[in-house]
Amino acid sequence: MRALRLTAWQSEPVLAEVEEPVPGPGQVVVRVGGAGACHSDLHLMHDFRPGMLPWGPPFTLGHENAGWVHAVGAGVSGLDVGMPVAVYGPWGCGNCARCVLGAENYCENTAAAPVPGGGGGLGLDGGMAELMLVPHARHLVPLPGGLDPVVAAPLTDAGLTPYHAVRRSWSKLPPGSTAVVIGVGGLGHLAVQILRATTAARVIAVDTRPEALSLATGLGADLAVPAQESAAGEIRAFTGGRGADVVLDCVGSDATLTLGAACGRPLGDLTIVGLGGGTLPVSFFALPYEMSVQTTYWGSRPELAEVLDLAARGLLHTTTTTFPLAEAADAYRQLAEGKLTGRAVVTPATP
Ligand code: FEH
Ligand code: ZN
Ligand code: ZN
Repeated sequence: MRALRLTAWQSEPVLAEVEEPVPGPGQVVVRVGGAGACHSDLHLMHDFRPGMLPWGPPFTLGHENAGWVHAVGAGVSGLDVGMPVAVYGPWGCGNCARCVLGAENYCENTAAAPVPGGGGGLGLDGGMAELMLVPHARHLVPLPGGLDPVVAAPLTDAGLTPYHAVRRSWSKLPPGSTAVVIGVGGLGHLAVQILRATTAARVIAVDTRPEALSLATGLGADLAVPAQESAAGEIRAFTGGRGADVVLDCVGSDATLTLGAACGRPLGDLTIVGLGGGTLPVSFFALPYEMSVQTTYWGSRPELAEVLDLAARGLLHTTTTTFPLAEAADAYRQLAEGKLTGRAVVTPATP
């Protein structure tokens, strides 16, 4: 079968012929209906250097995946061939205090994790191939309510990551509060909907691209603000001078972090979700009083089940552009050029 492979750091991926995976005991092979093209993959291709992460190439790209059970190994029960499933992406040891709660994104037993902090498409073979080996059945979440794998795939990362970020700030988002989403791409367009579906906050979307701002208002944002110098002032004016209670920075550049700090409210949260590589100087007067600044990495498996439930109920819609596997490189090109609306999803297999 063909697979889109990253063969070295700082290189373009190649479409290569690889062996079809066969499940060992406890393992499952998934026929991949959708594999999302994540902005992080561009960092894997262009920015990371040998030694920066505890794992590395070669591996097949694609860390947000959904499809159908294709084959199960000995001892796997409850998963039948043909069943639609989402793949929980971060694969930990399965046994440490974090993993037993389903938070394998923060596995503490890195020596026992197959790829510390990684998973399929991040150190091990991912979903940009017709078949994907999932090393343990616990990583699969059955798709509820007839969800299409093309729609579900982005929910496993572009949905789960902002869902986790919003969920941990729920207590700061009562009626009367305001949340800001900076960057309305794959993650941001889902962040807007997650805020709408799970909180009473007013939602402000910020982006440089007019089409991304229209997408945000179409999805329920109360205000769309062009990312320019006046943005912090516009947000402050909209909040009656108070500032935003929660800012989700889905970009993470110097400029967006500066904006996040400038438009935040004392006691608020600024959560860095995007891998833009920016930094934010922290000192006594640099931030609103008691603003918490935090990063997040992905989310837990129970949270993925919650995201899928929101989508199955029609409360979350993934805006997607699909690409056949042969055109996956084009998906990444369009992503890098900022030409995509929503998420690019590669579709290696059909039902
Ligand atoms: C991937 C690789 C490294 C950091 C973060 C990511 C995310 O896309 C996973 O959510
Ligand atoms: Zn990702
Ligand atoms: Zn663990």
